[in-house]
Amino acid sequence: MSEGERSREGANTAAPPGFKSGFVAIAGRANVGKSTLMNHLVGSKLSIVSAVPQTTRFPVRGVLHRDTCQVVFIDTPGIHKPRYLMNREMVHLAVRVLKEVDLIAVLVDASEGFGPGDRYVFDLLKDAGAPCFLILNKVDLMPRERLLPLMDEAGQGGRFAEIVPLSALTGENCDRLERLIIERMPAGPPLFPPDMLTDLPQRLARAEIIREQGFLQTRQEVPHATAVMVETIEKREDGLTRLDATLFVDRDSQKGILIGEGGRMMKAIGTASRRALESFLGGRVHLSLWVKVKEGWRDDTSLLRLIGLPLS
Ligand SMILES: Nc1nc2c(ncn2[C@@H]2O[C@H](COP(=O)(O)OP(=O)(O)OP(=O)(O)O)[C@@H](O)[C@H]2O)c(=O)[nH]1
Ligand SMILES: [Mg+2]
Repeated sequence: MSEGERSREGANTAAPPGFKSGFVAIAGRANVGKSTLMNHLVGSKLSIVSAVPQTTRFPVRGVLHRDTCQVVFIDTPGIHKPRYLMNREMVHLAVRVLKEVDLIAVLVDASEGFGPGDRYVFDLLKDAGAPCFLILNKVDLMPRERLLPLMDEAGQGGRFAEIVPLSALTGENCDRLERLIIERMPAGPPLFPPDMLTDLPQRLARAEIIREQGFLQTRQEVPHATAVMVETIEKREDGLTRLDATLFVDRDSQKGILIGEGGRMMKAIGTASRRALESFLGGRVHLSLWVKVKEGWRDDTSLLRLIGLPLS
């Protein structure tokens, strides 16, 4: 059990009368906006976001604290066709979460309608057990008149307890989703201390911030072929935090792209990562990045464990 994590049985905080708490999985195919939604609901950037599918690689928990309720959201990797061991594990972890929660919020990109990837996810929900909300995300990208037919189509078969159109990006209708989720939470004590937003270990959280910059600044296969491992985190007495991290890629050509002409790409990723880390940590950061080629790392169990994929 990682730092600060609490199980329902292990919660050591006395339950105020009438208090509710529970776990909610945020699931769906890749790139539909799961991490954006969790960050919005929790009010903090806990899970990284990019326009590249398969950004999230392991479940990230985020806690919503309200006076009478605590909701633990679990942002999951997007369900997709896996090519490497890493991707098989990502999908496995996402599917496993569905069986461990009180409620599932399954997202689709409403501006694209339902595709085969979404239908595959809907089929997986049959074995899940928990009630499911269907979230029609990205409504800011579509004409309103297309929403009603989509909601009708989604309502057929009656498999969803609620259908909620919203925009995770603008926040439109997210407050309604929060209310509907809280209504469904079972009675129970707080599961996390009041000031705890996530139980993601520090080293992984810092690596994710750097990886996000790699995802934002590189193209094609490079983001998918990049892993980040933070080796050192040293908080000095003068307040500066020193971080050393290695970016692993699969091939020499990807290393070339990541470093860029005259080191330009590495500098851009380094500067953007340092700024993001400084704003997250609220203090100065000295960041050193190295790039290494490790062919086939996505099929390498020990490296996958080091970057946060448990490989159960
Ligand atoms: N316009 C618009 N864009 C959105 C919305 N929600 C998410 N996005 C964008 O969609 C892209 C994917 O968002 P993510 O939150 O990373 O999606 P995800 O489902 O977590 O993706 P994976 O982790 O790859 O499965 C990003 O570019 C987001 O900014 C929305 O409501 N409206
Ligand atoms: Mg994500």
